[in-house]
Amino acid sequence: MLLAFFIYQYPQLVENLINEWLGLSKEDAIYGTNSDNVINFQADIPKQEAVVNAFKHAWLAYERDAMGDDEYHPISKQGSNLTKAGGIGYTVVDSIDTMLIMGLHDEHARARDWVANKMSFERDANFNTFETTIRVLGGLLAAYHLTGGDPIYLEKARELGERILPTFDDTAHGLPLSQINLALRKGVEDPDTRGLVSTAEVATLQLEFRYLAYLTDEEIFWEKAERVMAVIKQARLPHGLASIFINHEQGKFATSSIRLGSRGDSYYEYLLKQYLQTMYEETMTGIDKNLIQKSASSQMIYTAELNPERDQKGQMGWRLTPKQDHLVCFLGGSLMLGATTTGALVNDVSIPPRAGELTPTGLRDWKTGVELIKTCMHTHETATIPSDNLDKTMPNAPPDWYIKGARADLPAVYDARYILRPETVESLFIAYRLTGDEQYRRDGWKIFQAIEKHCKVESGGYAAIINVDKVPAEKEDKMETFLMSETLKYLYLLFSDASVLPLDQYVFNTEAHPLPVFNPTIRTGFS
Ligand code: DMJ
Repeated sequence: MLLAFFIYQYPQLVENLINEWLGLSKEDAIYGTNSDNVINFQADIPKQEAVVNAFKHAWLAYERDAMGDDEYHPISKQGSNLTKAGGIGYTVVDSIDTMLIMGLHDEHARARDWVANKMSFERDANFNTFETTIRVLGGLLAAYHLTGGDPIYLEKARELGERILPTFDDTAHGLPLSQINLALRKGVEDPDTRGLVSTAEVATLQLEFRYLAYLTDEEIFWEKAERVMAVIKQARLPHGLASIFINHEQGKFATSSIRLGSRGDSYYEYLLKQYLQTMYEETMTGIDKNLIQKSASSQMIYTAELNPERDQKGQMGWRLTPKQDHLVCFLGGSLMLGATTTGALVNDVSIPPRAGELTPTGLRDWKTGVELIKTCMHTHETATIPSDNLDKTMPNAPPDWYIKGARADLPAVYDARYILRPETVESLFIAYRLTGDEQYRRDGWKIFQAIEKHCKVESGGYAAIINVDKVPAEKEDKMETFLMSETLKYLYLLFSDASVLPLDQYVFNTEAHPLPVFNPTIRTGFS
């Protein structure tokens, strides 16, 4: 009764309170927007410079010790290749567009020189089809675009695309095998998952192959990649979700887990980025209904996993497991981006959006995205990144989350590592661009400082750490290529002004390589 009276008396106040809770615009909110709704947040130059210095610390050590090798080990100061036949420059190519965005012209000139004179795909060995596409093909395409069309990058991208393409023809339904012999131009089964291909891997090649088709005018690249999505669309499960494996002989999902973590993650990411609107919307509803959960004590939103299980009568069913990988942290930003595009009622959504500008599902996804980012920041509340956001209201409540298998008295488990992954900062970057909320920059800075404190190797480079909940942190001798392609790029962009790679003009592939949005000149066979 009292509530009804309050709503009746103060409708605007109530609307503002609800919008604030949802992270949406108040009518009078000013977030650096101009009347055209184009944001122009100011760059935070000192923080950008700190991120550039971190990039240089990583790159210069790699260049000194391992130039051209696929991977880098900063503690032993050496490189290694993914195959015995020699490398194809994973780290070099994954880093080039970050150099261009950061304005590191000398570093870029040396990297370009390596690509032009030393890079070779004539390697008689098996490379992962997905990783090679997202890191190397994606990196070359973004470098081509950001250099204003340096032909060497397109030449290499076309050659690599042509070498990968045959793997799409090696299975009955056109699903690419998970490995490709680059010299023989032949797809190869993953010996550990024979007969199966991973959903995320086959459905995360489309942005790169479509853009390659557009640049080269060779439709074949587009057709082969797009056919995969048609097979998946046919095979979809009733709730719109996808298992992590597909049987490539049958073109059907195998009985396997459903999750947004490993082998599932970028399938969901690329539904939005390929703009497969109907599939995207149906799938996000499937996620909302089946996977989104709240933690028991402070009601934190997270995504659970569904694992296939037989009941006592032998009937197949699904068991919900309350486990979320760090990999899932891409989802918060992705949902917010989806809400302002497929979930928008107007062409130019305000920054942050006003409630009336989003459809009901857009509003739902916006809110879930905002909450998931908070959860991801919560999971950073560990010994290596203490937070000032700790929920002190319920000191005796059971913990909302814990690192799977971690026990203080036992050696660190696999899940306790931080391997320099980007997903949380990726979401923070997108959320900041869509809202202008400074909290996202503060959170990103906290993560950056923790990387500097615990992962930096003084002699050069950054290393993974074995247990995020233990200080001093013990390092592992590996610097993943996505530190330079994704983590530091997203941090840099978080502190840039919004004119740098605007989200309505660029789509970031899953390895953070920005590809421009374009109007296809090729007839698309799948919608
Ligand atoms: C990256 O290689 C890509 O983002 C991929 O989609 C999965 N995760 C790693 C980084 O964590």
